[in-house]
Amino acid sequence: MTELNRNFIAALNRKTQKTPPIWIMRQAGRYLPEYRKVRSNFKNFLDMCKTPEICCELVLQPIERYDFDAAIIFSDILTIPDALGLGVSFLEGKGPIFSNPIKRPEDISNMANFNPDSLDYVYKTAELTRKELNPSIPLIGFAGSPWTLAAYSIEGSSSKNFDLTKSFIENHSDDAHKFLDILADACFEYLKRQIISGVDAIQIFDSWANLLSEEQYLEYSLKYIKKILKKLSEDPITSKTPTIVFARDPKCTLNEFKLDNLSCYGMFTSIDPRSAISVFEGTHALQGNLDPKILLEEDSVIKESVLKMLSEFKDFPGYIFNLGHGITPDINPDKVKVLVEAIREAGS
Ligand code: 1CP
Repeated sequence: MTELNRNFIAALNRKTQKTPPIWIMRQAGRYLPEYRKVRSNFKNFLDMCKTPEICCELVLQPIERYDFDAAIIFSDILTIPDALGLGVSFLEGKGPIFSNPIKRPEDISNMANFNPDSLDYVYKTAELTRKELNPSIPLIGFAGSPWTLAAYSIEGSSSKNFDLTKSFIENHSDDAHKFLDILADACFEYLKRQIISGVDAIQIFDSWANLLSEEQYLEYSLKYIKKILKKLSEDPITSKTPTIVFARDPKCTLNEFKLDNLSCYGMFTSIDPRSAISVFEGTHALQGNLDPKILLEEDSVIKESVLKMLSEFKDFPGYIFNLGHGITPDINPDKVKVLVEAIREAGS
């Protein structure tokens, strides 16, 4: 087997390098015309996710365009709630809608058991992509954090404030914990199956971390992320796969993320690089965190911001360039080219 792209895996193993590896969150998606073309053939987004040949093609699109240092499985975090029978669909231009959301505590006990086989389509995507992708490029598998999955499942859709979810955890704390525990076990099984199917690293997305106070965050989210990481570290099949956790604007301190069994902390846009460096140097790799909005600026501003970022992390052992959150559909794909070239020119 060809050696995996040394840059990305080496960074996860905390090696300093002249040019950091780069990939960007949501790199396959609506900002790319070639994605929109494929997407137009499907009414429901999740039906597209259930077609491995198409997902494989979508993974490869941004790799072909930009020669990123890592690829990420094309799927969604809401495959697990869908597999639990909560009926997830994404309709034209709208976010996710659940036909059977968790409204009452009884809905949790009545929920179907998680059967990892029901997400076979994701493992098939991983297998097929691993075969089609340049063997030197690592493939990232992913899952949503239990908290983020619970938030969508209780709310029944996306939301600004997730008020139903907040009142559910206040009024039914024990049941919320029961649900989060089920989701953590499901995430572990799901990630394990992705690893068996060929992914080389995994990332957990805690996209709704920002909804919780510091105390709530530790209780309702971080506890379950730790559970997943611990289970991955204890299983001989998964223990060697590097792990990344990305949390959107969490209210706890960076020190709380100095987790055992975690390879890399994914920095949200608001994180100050210097603070992150002082906390994680020598124990964890760091990934991030250019503000995606910079990609709306002139090329010169993009280049300047890249150079600033690179100089911050110049001597940091284990830095991966990424945005501080997913790329948005309003970005011109040419700007991503400017970004990638700026990074590679700086290091050459
Ligand atoms: O209609 C469309 O074309 C759907 C757009 C879309 C895409 C391209 C959705 C619906 N999901 C995805 C793919 C996706 N989602 C990927 C693979 C693509 C890649 O990264 O290259 C990944 C990793 C995700 C993960 C995901 N889904 C997250 C975590 C990342 C983040 O940005 O914080 C979240 C929160 C979701 C939920 C979701 N799925 C889709 C949408 C529009 C949303 C967000 C809904 C909301 O605003 O709450």
